[in-house]
Amino acid sequence: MTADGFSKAPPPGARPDWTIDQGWDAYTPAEHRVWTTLYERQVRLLEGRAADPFLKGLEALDLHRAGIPDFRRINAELDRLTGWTVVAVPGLVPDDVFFDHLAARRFPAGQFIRAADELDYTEAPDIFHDVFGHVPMLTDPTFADYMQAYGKGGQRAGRMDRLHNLARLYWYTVEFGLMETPAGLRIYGAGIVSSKAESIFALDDPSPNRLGFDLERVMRTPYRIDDFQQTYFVIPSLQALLDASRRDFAPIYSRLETLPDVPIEAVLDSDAVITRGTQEYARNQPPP
Ligand code: HBI
Ligand code: FE
Repeated sequence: MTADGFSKAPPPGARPDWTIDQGWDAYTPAEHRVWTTLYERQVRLLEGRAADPFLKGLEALDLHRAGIPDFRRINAELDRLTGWTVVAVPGLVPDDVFFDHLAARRFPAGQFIRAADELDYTEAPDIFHDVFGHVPMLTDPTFADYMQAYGKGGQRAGRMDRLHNLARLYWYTVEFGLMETPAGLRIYGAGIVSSKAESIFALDDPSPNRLGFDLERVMRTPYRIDDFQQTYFVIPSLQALLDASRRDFAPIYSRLETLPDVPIEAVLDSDAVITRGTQEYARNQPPP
């Protein structure tokens, strides 16, 4: 695997674009039960926490409790709604492969599901993280456009060695994004909605910062991959996120050359502060 995420050969059995058949008939009753357990736990928790487009998407795709969804079924509805389809992959794919799929409105979802004894955390994104976490938002036309724009941006960034800035944008929106609504802050990030503990922490805990989304600021901010985020960025709307992604990134990239990263827990004078976190949680964690 080349470290910069460029293509290496796909694993045995996978097609050149790294896709595989979902093989829905081969899932065992135990695997379906893991999905149902995770689904029922999360969907109870997310009323009043997840953003409306997420909840509407869950309904539209009928990701009901009766086990792991069959991509053939959900794709018929998803394709009708926004032209997106879910494709099965063995796990993480190289960045350039990932961007190519997103640019063509295909969402690569892990085909496997976590074991019953690791309900709370999985190393690699499994089918619950990808399909429960990411796919409902793809039923929203504005978010669907954003994800495709992200893929196209990634195809361009790959050639400009700006992948790490794009990865931060993805992380602080698609994975861990929050949104303002008249009813208060709501979650749209897949990494949060698919996590029981972080669905609570991200909205309720006084520890993390919650700052107004700013594209350049996000691109300068490193993130945690092993624990709750220390800063969450809040968008005013999905339209605002889409508009931000449609700007020409080249002048931003050249400004980023001259600007240092922002420390992960920092709050800048230029930040729109929604909550200034205590960082209590992060301070009490054992050193990595
Ligand atoms: N591959 N299957 C899969 N799922 C992801 O979310 C994913 C990936 N490869 C790369 C990647 N995400 C990140 O580097 C993105 O920021 C590009
Ligand atoms: Fe993800």
